[in-house]
Amino acid sequence: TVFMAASLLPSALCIHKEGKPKASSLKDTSFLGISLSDHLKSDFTLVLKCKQREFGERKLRASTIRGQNIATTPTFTRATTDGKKTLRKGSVIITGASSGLGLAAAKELAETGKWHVIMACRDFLKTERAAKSAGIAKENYSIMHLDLASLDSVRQFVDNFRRSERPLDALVCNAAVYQPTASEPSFTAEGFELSVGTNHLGHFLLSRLLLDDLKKSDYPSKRLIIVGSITGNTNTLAGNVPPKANLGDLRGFAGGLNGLNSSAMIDGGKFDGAKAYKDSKVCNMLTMQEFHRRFHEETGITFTSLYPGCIATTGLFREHIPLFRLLFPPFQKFVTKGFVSEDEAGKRLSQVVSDHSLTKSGVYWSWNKSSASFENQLSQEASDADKARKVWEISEKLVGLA
Ligand code: NDP
Ligand code: PMR
Repeated sequence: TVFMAASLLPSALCIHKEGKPKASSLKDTSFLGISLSDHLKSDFTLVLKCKQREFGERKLRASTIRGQNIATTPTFTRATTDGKKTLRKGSVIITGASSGLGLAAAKELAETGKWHVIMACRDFLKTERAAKSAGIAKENYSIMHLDLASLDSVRQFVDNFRRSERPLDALVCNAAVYQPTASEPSFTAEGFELSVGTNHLGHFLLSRLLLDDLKKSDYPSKRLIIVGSITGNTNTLAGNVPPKANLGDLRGFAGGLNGLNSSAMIDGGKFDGAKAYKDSKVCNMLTMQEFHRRFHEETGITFTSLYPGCIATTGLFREHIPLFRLLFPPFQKFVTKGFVSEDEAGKRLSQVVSDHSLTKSGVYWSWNKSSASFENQLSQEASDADKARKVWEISEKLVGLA
């Protein structure tokens, strides 16, 4: 176990950078005195009734996007045999649905027959294969191209989506990249450090543009979900494994994260891929709360984030060293017991999209060991309203909205 834990230490994985692994890191984290049970408390009080509304009938024109047929026309209501009207199919966009959590949630939602999933992905063929092998019925999904590492692609995606004339009832910002072993930063099309550029800025522009579409939806519960993580929250044991998330005074971010006249890191420090990922997750969680403060009352949209559990088997760890990829799943299963399967995580995300009991806005959802959802506490930084506003304002400038 000692060997296994040591192999999971971030410092052990960066030998090329730091010379030798620091065995003290594990000691540090084990003396943090953070009670796991705090994160496992459940809150069952939130059983809100979903308002059943009736909808007028509207037909959608079948259109073709990038050579792909948009499947059957949804109607706002469907008459059942006893004459009652049921809710029309919901329409949800999931970014990064070609693998891992996004794919599992797409499958889960599609299988209910209540949702049409728009899989917003950068690799069309990979996504098509993934959807097929997951057994998602073809009338329940479409694939649309989206590369979050290019703001032009984000704008193009929004145009294409609008041309499809589908309603937008839920948007899930799920895609992410993680570069724990990169010694030098890489950059998006516009020259932003790749992790924050993709995970935060691409999604920031996407969700800002699609807010109008969500507003127009007459679905009873409209939702914008931005996937967060425990590792961005320094009020947890996992969030205290170095390097810790820290946005500092945002000087690198304000400078454009370009690695030239400004640092590639939000806090202005030296590039660290694992930290950049965790910082991007803090931005994701701050953005969700800023959306909530600015738009929830006016629009009725539910803005939420979540930590789905540790899905140690996904493609997120593809750039990690082989030893990490070998040991991480058993470490999470047997040592931290934070492991969840892709299927289980997909169920959790699909609850946040469509469950009637999860309509509260401004919440960061987590699940306890019995897979019951509860409202979790964010770290001080990840719930700092002043920082959220600053991140929002700088992001607007960087993506060309201000
Ligand atoms: P995966 O690598 O399996 O999925 C990530 C997805 O993002 C892939 O579909 C990938 O596409 C896509 N993606 C990456 N870059 C881009 C881009 N530039 N444009 C469009 N899509 C892109 O990882 P997970 O399923 O684990 O991650 C999903 C989410 O869950 C992330 O937000 C992550 O932060 C979060 N999360 C994961 C945890 C875990 O333990 N795995 C824990 C907590 C949160 P492609 O297939 O083309 O590479
Ligand atoms: Mg972590 C309860 C303890 C716990 C949980 C739930 C996670 C989740 N991790 C925990 C503890 C530890 N981890 C401890 C004690 C160590 C030191 C041995 C440790 C190490 C570790 C590494 C090196 N953990 C990691 C890494 C990664 O590279 C992953 C990461 O930080 O990705 C950003 C990771 C994760 N641990 C988690 C989760 C959910 C991750 C991955 C992904 C994410 O946040 O998206």
